[in-house]
Amino acid sequence: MSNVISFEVVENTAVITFNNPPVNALGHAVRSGIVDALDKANNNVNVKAIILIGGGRTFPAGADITEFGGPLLEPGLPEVVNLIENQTLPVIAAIHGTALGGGLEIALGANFRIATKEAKIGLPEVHLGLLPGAGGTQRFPRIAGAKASIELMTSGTPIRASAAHKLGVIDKIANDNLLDSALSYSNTIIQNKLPAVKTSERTDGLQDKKSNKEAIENARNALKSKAGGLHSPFRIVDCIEKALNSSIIEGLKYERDAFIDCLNTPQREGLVHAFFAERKSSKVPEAGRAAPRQLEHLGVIGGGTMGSGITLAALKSGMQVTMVEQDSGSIARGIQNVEKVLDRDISKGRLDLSGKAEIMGRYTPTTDFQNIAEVDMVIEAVFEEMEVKKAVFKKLDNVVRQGAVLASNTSYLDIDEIASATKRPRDVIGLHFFSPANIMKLLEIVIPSNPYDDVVATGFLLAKKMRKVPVRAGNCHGFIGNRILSIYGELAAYLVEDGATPEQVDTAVRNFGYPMGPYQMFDMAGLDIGWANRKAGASSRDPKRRYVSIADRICENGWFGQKTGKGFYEYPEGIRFGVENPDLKQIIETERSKKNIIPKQFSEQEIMRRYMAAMINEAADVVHEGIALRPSDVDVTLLYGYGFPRYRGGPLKYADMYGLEKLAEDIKEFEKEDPIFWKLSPLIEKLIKENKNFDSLN
Ligand code: 3H9
Repeated sequence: MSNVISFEVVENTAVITFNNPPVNALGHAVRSGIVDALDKANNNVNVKAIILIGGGRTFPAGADITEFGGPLLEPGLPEVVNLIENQTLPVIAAIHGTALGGGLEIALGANFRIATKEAKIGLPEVHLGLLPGAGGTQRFPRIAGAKASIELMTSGTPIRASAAHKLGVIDKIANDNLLDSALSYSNTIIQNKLPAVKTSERTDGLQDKKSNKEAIENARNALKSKAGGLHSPFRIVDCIEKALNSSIIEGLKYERDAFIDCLNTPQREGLVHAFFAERKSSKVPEAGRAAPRQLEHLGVIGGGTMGSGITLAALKSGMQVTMVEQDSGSIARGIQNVEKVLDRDISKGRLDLSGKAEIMGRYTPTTDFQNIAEVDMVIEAVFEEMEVKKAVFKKLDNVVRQGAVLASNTSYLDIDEIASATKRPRDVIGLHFFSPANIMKLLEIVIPSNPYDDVVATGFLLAKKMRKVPVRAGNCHGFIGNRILSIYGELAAYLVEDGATPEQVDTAVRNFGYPMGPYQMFDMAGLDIGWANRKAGASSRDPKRRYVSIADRICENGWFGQKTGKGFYEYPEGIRFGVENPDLKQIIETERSKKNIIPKQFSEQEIMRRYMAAMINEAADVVHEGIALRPSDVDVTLLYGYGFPRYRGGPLKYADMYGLEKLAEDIKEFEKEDPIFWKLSPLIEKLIKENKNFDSLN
């Protein structure tokens, strides 16, 4: 038998243990191992019942995701679950940790399920563009009915053992020792000859036909607006409906076909890529070479939007935070910013008063810099201007203890120059938080030229504590995300000057899967920021490079987007999304006529062909120059910070799926129109020459 499954007999019970760390994924060796172990149990006359239990930290957390897209290796998981269900001996699943996906389906193949009270069960396949494909869509509804099944499978969110117990999916909550509890349960089953009912023969969930039918109808209606472009939630509902109306054999066949259908979609490929990319991004060389420094107490400089967002993220992760502001008015605003969010959490039932008191007990607002002298890390979150930041770092250098990490929250600025304001530049890193910093998951960790390894490792530890997705970024203007954004933002401006409307660009980008288009985003973020950046960079701009002045003309009117009620769109009071700005047409036409541009028609497809080519080409340069460690880090950045549709995997995964040769042809075609903006990235050329793709560099 393979070593990923172990087998022992305790009194009259065979105990089959999954030993495939870290999450007991149900890869081929595990599946074969279960078949062998069941065989062994059946051949032992002393064995009267079988327990399936996870070794290590969890019951299996699902099929082995790395196998998707490869050949289907026998025995498949559906067959293994059927085999478990068809045992003549009673089978008990003993669950701890997270029984997810195929893991829960294995448990549903058993006749009895016992779980620790901390255990969670779930069918999260939807997050991978899939549906439960080993009987989950057929067995779960037979116990729990349509509504609970739809909720579990279309949200992908696991539920606690107590909730599963209420649904009838878990039969028993274990005492502290799961194996002991399961063995004693097994003895009870053997001695009392408890009926070992197959889940596929249960009908508890099928009784209330009316509410099941309603649940299916409601789900289909809700998904029209909630599915976010995903294919598999609809197929999940189809499968659950089938479970309500068909035999198990028909239902399992239907589920299998639907699963294969989902498996073969580009959405599955994109989502599986995103799953692994997210996990890879925290693996960086520095953290491999050094342990992080101590990180319990954070100093935050600034109580504005970013400073208080960072403070909240740190407080919620259990850290102690000292927030410094320059005067009593500013610190009062900082306190207010922090309390406002906590009070909103209370009003939404996410926090209670004692929880707030506990959090506030770890928060020290002050106007005295000396109060951060002993912290482990300082994050400066003052105005995004080099001289202001350098002045703060100079001051920090004099105040904060040696050994503390000094970090700057910056979205564009040169971190080496900021570090040069101190006598300890190797203790400095950049941390690019995204606003609101207590909500947004992405954290770009910006690496200056020669930091200490443990300083970088501490940055990654901070991300872990705050439950953020960290990405290591090299030091350049805008790092990974904003650097790429500035290029596709420029392209969006070309499209409008050449004939598209901002609405057409936004619609095309939304139909691609983004929650909003670039012009809606610019209006939301505030047009004044970009305007200030453009003015600051005017002297260093290549005069030969195409420059579109439409946004400047808008700003000159004092229209900065949502906050002034007008920008690329107009925002009459009470409206959430912008409506057409009636003055914009004139501005655009004037700018076009200054350059003798005859407006062209752009199809949605053409808009996206150019938009994606610009984004990917810059992303490739970001990898080529070593600003990103690997292509998947760029994907993670754009997925978590810029709204790139997750089911497309990120821009460089999308590029692989689109085809690098086709992409290079597009770029060369555009280069004829504007050879300064369009220059095929050397990395794309290299990959094509070597017959490789971006994924080969991950
Ligand atoms: C399925 O079951 C389909 C069936 O219905 C039908 C089939 C026919 N496979 O997340 P972590 C790796 S679809 C392979 O950092 P945590 C992960 O990459 C599956 N590898 O830990 C990482 O590797 P590394 C349905 C997996 O404690 C390491 O394990 N199930 C798998 O933060 C640790 O992971 C799911 O979608 C896997 N299934 O979270 C569950 N899972 O160390 C997916 C994890 O090299 N998994 N790895 O970076 C999870 O949600 C989380 O991993 C879990 C633990 C909550 C379990």
